[in-house]
Amino acid sequence: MNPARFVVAAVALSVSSFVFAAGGHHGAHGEGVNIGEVGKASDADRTITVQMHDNYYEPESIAVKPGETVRFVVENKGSLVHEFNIGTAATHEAHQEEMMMMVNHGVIDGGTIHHDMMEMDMGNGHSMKHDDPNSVLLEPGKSQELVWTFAESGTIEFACNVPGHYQAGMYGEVVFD
Ligand SMILES: [Cu+2]
Repeated sequence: MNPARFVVAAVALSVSSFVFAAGGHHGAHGEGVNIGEVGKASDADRTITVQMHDNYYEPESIAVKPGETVRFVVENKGSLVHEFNIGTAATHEAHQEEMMMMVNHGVIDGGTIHHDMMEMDMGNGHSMKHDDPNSVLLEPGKSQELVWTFAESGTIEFACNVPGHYQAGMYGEVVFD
């Protein structure tokens, strides 16, 4: 491969891996808060286990250092589908609308995720795939890792955007030490 082209491709990749709260369709409120990006497990010094219950998290808040990479192990201990999503209050609000659509179409049904239905074309070029890099969506009894590199600061929350869960208190604060 031409070395110059390789550099360009690498830069493009690193830029696109950033997730900004104002990016894409999540930017309804244009806050522009940098919530961080997907990290490398080899950069993580700590593992934080996050348990999801009906409808709260354990722990209820997470303290991180500015720029820290954390390996999260997210476990769904509840009886319903739950999400662990790193974002801002605004991105969570926007994502709740998408999740409402998933429930309305039966993609999420109580304790079940119908993965086959996520492939369905919604007619506008969009599907209901849930593949946001800042989120894991789990059925009861399931667990999944998420490695995340936080930005230097910001008002960030982790939250479950399954309809009604955020309103029931299923969110917590990321506190920068
Ligand atoms: Cu939930």
